[in-house]
Amino acid sequence: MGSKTLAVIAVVLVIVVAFFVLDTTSLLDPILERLSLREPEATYNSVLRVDGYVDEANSPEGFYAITYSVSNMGNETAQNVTLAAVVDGEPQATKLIPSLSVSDNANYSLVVPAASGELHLVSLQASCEDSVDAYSFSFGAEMPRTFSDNTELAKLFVTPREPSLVALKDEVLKDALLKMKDWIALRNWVGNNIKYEHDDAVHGVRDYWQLGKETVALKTGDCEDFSILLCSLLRAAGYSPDDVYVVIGKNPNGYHAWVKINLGSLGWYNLEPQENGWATLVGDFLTLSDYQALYQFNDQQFHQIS
Ligand SMILES: [Ca+2]
Repeated sequence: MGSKTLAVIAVVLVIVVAFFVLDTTSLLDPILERLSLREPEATYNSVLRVDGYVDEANSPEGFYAITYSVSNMGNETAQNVTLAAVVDGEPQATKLIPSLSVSDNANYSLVVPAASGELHLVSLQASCEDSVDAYSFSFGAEMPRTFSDNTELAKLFVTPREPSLVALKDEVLKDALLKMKDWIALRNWVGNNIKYEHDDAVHGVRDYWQLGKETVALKTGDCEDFSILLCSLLRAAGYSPDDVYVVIGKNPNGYHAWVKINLGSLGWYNLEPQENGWATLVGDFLTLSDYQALYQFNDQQFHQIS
């Protein structure tokens, strides 16, 4: 093979890898706009987004304080917004917001009596003429700290709205001109900053599932702790619950956990969260190819695969 052919192959490889690894939208968008190849957005809509969490620090004994809000993420004022909160099937006060400006939010809180150690479910729904959004989360359960095929309990481990993880995601994804794709930047942080430790060395038990905030605080974890943290960060970064999961699987040597992500036109991709961004493309495949997936879950979904 001539040196010119090799050079062409090398250039093509670099372009393919750059497309996969780098966030090219920040580079291409201004060029496309200047060339008028991209139509300017001409639609005006309000887009509601509901959010909520349990504020344990401000919950009196025997009660839980729930903070919830609705925001307008669209480009048009939302009129006559209805915001409903339902706890364990019981409707709480429904709020009527006559007008919610662009980028504005309305915040509320309620206090519900609830025995600790029991699973409670909060459902929030907001609607106006243009938009509907719903979000649900559970709280109060004594978490098993190990794999549970109780679907609600497994979901509790993935925490995309946990404030410390949202702040960490923002810090990792701070603007840069030639930045990595967000999922690679986040895996890079997890792979570089969390050290592998067996659960019995840290917790004195064979298996102990950590919440993402605990893994960040400890800076250590094992396979499911890495996966729960990375899945939470990817959900916090905006990946849909249809597009990113913690996967529990096995090979002849035992069980393992990793993260599976839908990269759109590139399809589904299994990634090993204990590795940093350098494992992307080849390393992930070498590490994970002999595992069979058994379950996958995130904060909203739980599926048994085989
Ligand atoms: Ca663990």
